[in-house]
Amino acid sequence: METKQWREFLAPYDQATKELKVKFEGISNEYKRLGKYSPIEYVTVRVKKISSILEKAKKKGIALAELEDKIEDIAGVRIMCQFVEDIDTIVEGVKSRSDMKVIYEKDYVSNVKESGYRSYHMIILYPVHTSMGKKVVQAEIQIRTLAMNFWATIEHSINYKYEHNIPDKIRERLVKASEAAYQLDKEMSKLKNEVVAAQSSFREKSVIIADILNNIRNISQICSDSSEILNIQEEFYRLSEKGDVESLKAFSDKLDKMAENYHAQSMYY
Ligand code: 0O2
Repeated sequence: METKQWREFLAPYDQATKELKVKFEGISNEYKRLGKYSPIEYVTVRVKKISSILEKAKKKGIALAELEDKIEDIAGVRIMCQFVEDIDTIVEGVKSRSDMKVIYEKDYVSNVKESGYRSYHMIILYPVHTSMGKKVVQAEIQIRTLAMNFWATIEHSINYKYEHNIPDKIRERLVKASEAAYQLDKEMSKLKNEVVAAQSSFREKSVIIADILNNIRNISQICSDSSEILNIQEEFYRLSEKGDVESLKAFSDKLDKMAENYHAQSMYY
């Protein structure tokens, strides 16, 4: 295929990965804006390199005309989460969506690969609308914890270095490291309630402070009484120094009512 043909072939995959990144990050941001714990820590995407597509096609005996059907991970999405349990939450979330269809799943979390690789894979069909019309593409969503991702990234680099012929000694150590990463995930799961509670209270406070600042900005744009604005600011400084969430929440509610009365409510994202 010529470069122009590759560009046309890969365009819908590029579009799909960009849209999927926005969608999954959107979910994560929404949780955070509401002061809630997000099962999605961060999201990365990539379109497989042409050389890797050709290499995989050669390895599996796939003809150029069959790439679209038989190579399912040309568009790749990777979702990282903090705890193993978050993987199930994300999987259920993906299954419940009407804008993508799950074709099949590979559970390498319960069925660890011989290499030590752990991750949950979902192959989906995803429709994109490009300048050339609607096209349904396959995409692979890999869902894994931060510890699983750490291991997979290191193993991938080592594999690259040894051109997929990792010496046995190093292979054994990688399998052990994978087990250690899994034990770490298990330990972290036991601490989940504590970690989530600490993160939630921090996030709740951040959301309240963001709401207060938003309302101060909205009110000061409408209210002509500068002494009232100064009083509001002073009260805010006093309360934020004290750091008591309940008082900040009460102050935020008071400002919200005030902004409502001034018809000054508006959202900044
Ligand atoms: P890249 O560079 O990430 O794109 P199979 O049918 O099992 O022979 P297939 O079709 O590649 O192989 O499916 P599989 O095993 O589910 O792997 C899909 C992707 O999962 C891989 O893509 C990797 O991203 C990741 N993966 C699978 N096994 C391993 C592993 O042992 N170590 C690491 N680090 N990643 C793994 P690609 O195309 O291999 O690579």
